[in-house]
Parts: sequence; structure tokens; C-alpha cells
Amino acid sequence: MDLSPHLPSSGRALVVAAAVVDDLRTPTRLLAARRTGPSVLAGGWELPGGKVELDETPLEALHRELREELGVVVEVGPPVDGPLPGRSWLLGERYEMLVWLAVVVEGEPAAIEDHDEVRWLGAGHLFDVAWLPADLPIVERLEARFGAS
Ligand code: DCM
Repeated sequence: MDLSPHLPSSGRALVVAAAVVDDLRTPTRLLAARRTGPSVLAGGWELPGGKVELDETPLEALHRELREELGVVVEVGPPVDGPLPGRSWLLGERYEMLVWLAVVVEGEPAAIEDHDEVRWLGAGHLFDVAWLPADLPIVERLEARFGAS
């Protein structure tokens, strides 16, 4: 029996993140969050999310992280498929990440935990922040979905 159905077969740990947008069908704004740590990542902007715990599914982890970090309840939309088996994105050597589009259904995103700033980026401004290297190709993939802001 597979006791860890949510873990990637690569041996890397699984991280989840949300591309929080204003509208799932025709997004015009994307939410970016600036990390406070660890020091190698501090100041870099990311799609908010975090590690999947052993006792939760990836989507449970996504809802938990967004509640804890940003104080919001989200509706999760379609996945943003990455190039790895299982459609995840590579995050360095130790992690891989699953990403979904999401919209806020309750609350206003705020930098509650792990971030010191959150910012909505309009369609023409998706690259105005210093994205973490691992997040950059994901934002490039997302860009095609954006309409005029
Ligand atoms: N990470 C990332 N991009 C994201 C979310 C996370 O590169 N959008 C990385 C940072 C950490 C690891 O994943 O190395 C685990 O994330 P956390 O520390 O938020 O649990």
C-alpha cells in the first residue's frame, strides 16, 4: 500500500503555491508576496504557499498556507502545469511545487506570516518585482492567461 500518495516519486519534498488572481477566467491582476526568510530567499517575491505536511493533501496544504500567511480563504481553480512528472515545477534540488490558480473569496490578502509585503501586479507589470528564480518560469507561463489591466 502506498502510504504517501501525495509525495513525488523523485524524493523531493512537495511544496504547493497559488497564483492568486482577481478572476479565474480572465485574470488581470496577480498577487505577489515578498519573503522575509530564510536569508537566501528574503526580499524575493513568490507565489504564496509552502510545504505539504505529512497528514494533509496538497490542496489542504494550499488552503492552510494561504489562511496562515495571508489571512484569506480562496477558491482554487485549474492547475498551472509544470514540466515535471505529476505536472510540478522544480524548486532547486530539494523541492518540487504544484501550482493552482485561485481567487480570494474571504478576506483581504495581508503579510501576516513569512512575508513583509504583498502586492497586486497588473497585466503589464507582472515582472515588476524580483521573483524568486524558481517562480519566474511559472509567472512566464501565467502571462499568457492575462488580459489587459
Ligand atoms: N518556494 C519557492 N517559491 C514559492 C514557494 C516556496 O521557491 N512560491 C521555496 C522556498 C523554500 C521551499 O520552497 O525553499 C519551501 O517553502 P516554505 O519555506 O515557504 O515552506
